[in-house]
Amino acid sequence: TNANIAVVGLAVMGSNLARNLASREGNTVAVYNRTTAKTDDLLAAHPEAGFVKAATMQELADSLQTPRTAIIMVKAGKATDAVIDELVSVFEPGDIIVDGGNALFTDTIRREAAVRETGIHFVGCGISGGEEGALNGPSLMPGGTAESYATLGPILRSIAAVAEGEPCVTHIGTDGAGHFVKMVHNGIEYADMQLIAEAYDLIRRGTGKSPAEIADVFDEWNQGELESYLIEITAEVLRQVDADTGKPLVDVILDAAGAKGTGAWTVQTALDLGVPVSGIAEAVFARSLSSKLAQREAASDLPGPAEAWKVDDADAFIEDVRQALFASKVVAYSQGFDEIVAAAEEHGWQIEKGEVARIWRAGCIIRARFLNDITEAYATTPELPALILAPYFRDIMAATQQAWRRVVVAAAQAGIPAPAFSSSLSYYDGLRADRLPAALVQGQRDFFGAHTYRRIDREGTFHTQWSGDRTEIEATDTH
Ligand code: 2AM
Repeated sequence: TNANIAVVGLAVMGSNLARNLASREGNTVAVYNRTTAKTDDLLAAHPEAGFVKAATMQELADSLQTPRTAIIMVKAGKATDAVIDELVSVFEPGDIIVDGGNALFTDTIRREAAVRETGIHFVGCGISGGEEGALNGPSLMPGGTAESYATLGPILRSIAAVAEGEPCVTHIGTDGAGHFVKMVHNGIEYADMQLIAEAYDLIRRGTGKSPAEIADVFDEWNQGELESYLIEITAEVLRQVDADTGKPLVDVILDAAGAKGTGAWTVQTALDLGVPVSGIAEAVFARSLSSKLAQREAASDLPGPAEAWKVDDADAFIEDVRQALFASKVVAYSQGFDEIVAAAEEHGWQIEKGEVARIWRAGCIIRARFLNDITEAYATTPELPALILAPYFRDIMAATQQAWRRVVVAAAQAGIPAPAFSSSLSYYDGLRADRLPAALVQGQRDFFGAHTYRRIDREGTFHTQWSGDRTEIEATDTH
């Protein structure tokens, strides 16, 4: 009984996380996998890790100091439920079960409530950074009780990525808060990737630059305020040459983007919460559209603009695109944080927004220089009505919005899809609008459904008697 942490599920993510844990001072790691051969393989491949092998769940429980802590790294869904049940049967009150998989946060809320009945803690922990992050330092987003974090926190801090001397982990909030924030992280990642892809497409089609030349542009952008992991890897992908054909790899990859569902979850959840995450939604839909190969083939003869497009001043256009990317990116993050705020209110989570940005600065896919500015914005003004309204981000919007408009206009005229750029701009203009045509929508709703409306000049709820004499009455039912 000398291990302080266990990993259950030894596929690549689990194995890498176990190795990461074992490499840190003070940790002794017990490992278990349903198929024991995998456990044996891991032990044979990494004798330096000093793993404690458990052939059964009971052996696993017996090998752990109390309170026991086990991190589950199996497929999300049924497998996770099965492993939780097995662990509950061998653990005792006070022990901690951590789900490090990509669970839907509502599943985590359900599981936490069920496991809590037994006196065992259940922590849903978002883990970002992929296989590389799991091995060398991920960004960690644990939920669950504060009490369980007292035990779990030091272990997680030992393996997390480090940004400016601080581990990228914080107790996000209770029950499903960690998996929720991980989900929004992925949604923002979708938006970020789509925006970068649109920037690439516009530059390529507007200037005729090659993928390798555009890689140089991204490298340059990566020296400035857009510095981020996704910009960095974009340059690498664009520079890659296909060995078979000698063409840029990006030109031989089928242009149908896949998805594993977390982006869609982010949007579905936002719809339920009534939060407009339009940038993230466009990114998810852009992947869906790209994958409709038969429809795209059938539609390929639909007419486009009459004239071919080429920008006059390539450098000026590229700078415009950079600014459009930055502005749209601010919108995507602002929308993502709006979703976090709304869910925190709905589920009673105390989520520190600045802390969320802080732990995304290293280890995870959306790591970026820009996250420092988000942390700072929330540190200065914790109750910002929207991230985009922080002084620093207001300045960015002021500096970029004209270029952003030029890019969206150019894209529309050239017939190049830029759904994330253009929808983010519409969001921005919608948010800042003095009056919205929502007034007309309210009138329409009142016309056909007597849904009533409020007035700008006095309190109350009103209805126009559309099918009668069209006089206005004060509605009694104020919903
Ligand atoms: P296996 O090696 O025995 O298949 C990713 O698939 C990981 O999840 C693997 O470690 C796999 O174990 C594990 N896994 C999948 N379904 C499982 C289940 N129902 N019970 C336990 N582990 C499971």
